[in-house]
Amino acid sequence: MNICKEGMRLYLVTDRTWLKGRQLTDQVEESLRAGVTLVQLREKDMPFHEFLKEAQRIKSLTRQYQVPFIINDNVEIAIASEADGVHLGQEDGDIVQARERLGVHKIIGISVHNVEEALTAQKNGADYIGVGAVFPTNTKKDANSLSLEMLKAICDAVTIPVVAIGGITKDNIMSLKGSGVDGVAVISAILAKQDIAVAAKEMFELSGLMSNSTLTKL
Ligand code: TZP
Ligand code: MG
Repeated sequence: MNICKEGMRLYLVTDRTWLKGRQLTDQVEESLRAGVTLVQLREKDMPFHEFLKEAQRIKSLTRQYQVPFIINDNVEIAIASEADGVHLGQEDGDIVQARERLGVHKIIGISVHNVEEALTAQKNGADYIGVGAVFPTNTKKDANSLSLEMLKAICDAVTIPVVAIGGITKDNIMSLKGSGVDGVAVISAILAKQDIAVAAKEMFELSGLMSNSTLTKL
């Protein structure tokens, strides 16, 4: 296992939708300063070179704040940028092949939607799983919602860290308490907000209460 449960506490996934003239690096840095515990760079339509440059910029920020840096979907960008790992969906390629390319020390996260997918991911060497969408979200149009019962069943079934994703906000995060999740992955609850620092700080505090994390921000 290349990631500890504490790293899951407040997992930021990037999205340029809400830049509104701002720089992604500035948004990420504000979020890191407020306590985000992991950053995933998620780019769906970016040419390799631009993607790589962006990855290198975000990676250096995450290094300053000593949090893991994950690339969504793209194993080659993860290797070229020397990121800490990748996050793959069920249709994003084979975890065993990704492990061969990345080596044993890199983080591989897998999206799962049921207990069977969760157990398969764990068996195939995933370091953590992402489970969602736990609430309705407009951010990922093809995300299907799953019940809190399913989330709990998945958490009970695996020993690797679990992060919940999808529509999580300051108003609903506490309903995940007791599910067994180690943290929350969010896009709009932080990046869509005008004041990113305030939003991220609030989510950081709440994520600690939700997951009973002992990590505190100094
Ligand atoms: N995967 C499942 S739901 C989702 C992703 C990437 C979107 C999460 O975004 P938000 O804004 O936190 O609902
Ligand atoms: Mg994907």
